[in-house]
Amino acid sequence: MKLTGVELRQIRLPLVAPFRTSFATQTERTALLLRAVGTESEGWGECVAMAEPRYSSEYVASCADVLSRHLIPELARYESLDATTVAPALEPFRGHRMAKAALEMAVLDAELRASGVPLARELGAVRDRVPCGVSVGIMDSVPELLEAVAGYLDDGYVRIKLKIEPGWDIEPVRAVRQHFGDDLLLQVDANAAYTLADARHLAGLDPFGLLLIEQPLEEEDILGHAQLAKLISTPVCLDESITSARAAAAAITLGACSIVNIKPGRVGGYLEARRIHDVCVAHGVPVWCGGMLETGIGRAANLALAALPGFTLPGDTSASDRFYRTDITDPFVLSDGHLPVPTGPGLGIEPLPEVLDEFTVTTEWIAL
Ligand code: OSB
Ligand code: MG
Repeated sequence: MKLTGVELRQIRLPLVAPFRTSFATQTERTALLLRAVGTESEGWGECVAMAEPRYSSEYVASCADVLSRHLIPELARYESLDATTVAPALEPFRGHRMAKAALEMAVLDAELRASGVPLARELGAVRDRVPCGVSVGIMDSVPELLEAVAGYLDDGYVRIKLKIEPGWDIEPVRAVRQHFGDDLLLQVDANAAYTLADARHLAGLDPFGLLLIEQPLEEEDILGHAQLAKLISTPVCLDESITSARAAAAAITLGACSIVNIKPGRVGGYLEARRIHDVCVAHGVPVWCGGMLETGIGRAANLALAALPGFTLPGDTSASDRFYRTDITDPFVLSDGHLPVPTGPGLGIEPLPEVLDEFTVTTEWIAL
């Protein structure tokens, strides 16, 4: 297809409740949406970067900048473009995976809408609904946490992930385990808040039968994760460190992780995400789909990915109302702990124009 232009749109959505992690407390989601306009169709992309560079070095304004100055203009050189050519075309530009992923996603959606193919089918999905977990933020007190977890279990979530940090780790995990029993699928996410010197402390989580500990150490510390994995019995899962299929293969080979959280936005797109899935399946490493407080746009695509065969653990693919009272698309609603994989062409969903406008902060049109 031939691209004629891309619209960049920054939106701001209030969260239903503050979401606290080891790196920030969020009360709203600022997100960057892309609308790729081609000669035959249009497609949507959602950039997972946050407003501030705390989870990753990329952030909303850096993504908007590199997209408008470098990435989108580069595609002007292509008379005919398909999604598989986007990543190679952008390869000369170093890094900026979140920005690249959003652009590839928009082109992929446009292309699949034109050909009538659902993203799930294109990626190789084998399920029509996926089991959903939920990520639970750091709270001010254990009773408050127990109440939040009870609410999510009432909603039907099949797996609980607790955000942890030094000072909020062993006690909340012990309390949730004691209160909800040994059958609860429970895992923790540190977002790189520890160092290898904390290994003995983290071994204190061993008795609680966690599915995994996600990203205990800093992003670049692959060797540290390999050493930590030998000192604790909880399986180590990597999130921030997994930036590509090559990085995943290296981390697995070095023993730095035995489970992988795949976030398409973090690794440069859904096509690279599928390659990571394939690498992990080949190594017998279970994967699950992470989340980045996506709107319905990103959530739809994550559900398509999470329907691939290697996604054997529930993901952070929660329902729209986990974070948003009003989503910019029709909401994804949990049913029996599952969300449906969209079946329409491309993402199978699009923003509701009035709602989108209501939450839009800025728009920019980049003609090609
Ligand atoms: O580390 O998985 C993470 C949210 C923002 C940034 C990083 C992470 C998270 C979550 C929530 O844990 C995932 C979600 O439900 O969208
Ligand atoms: Mg994480």
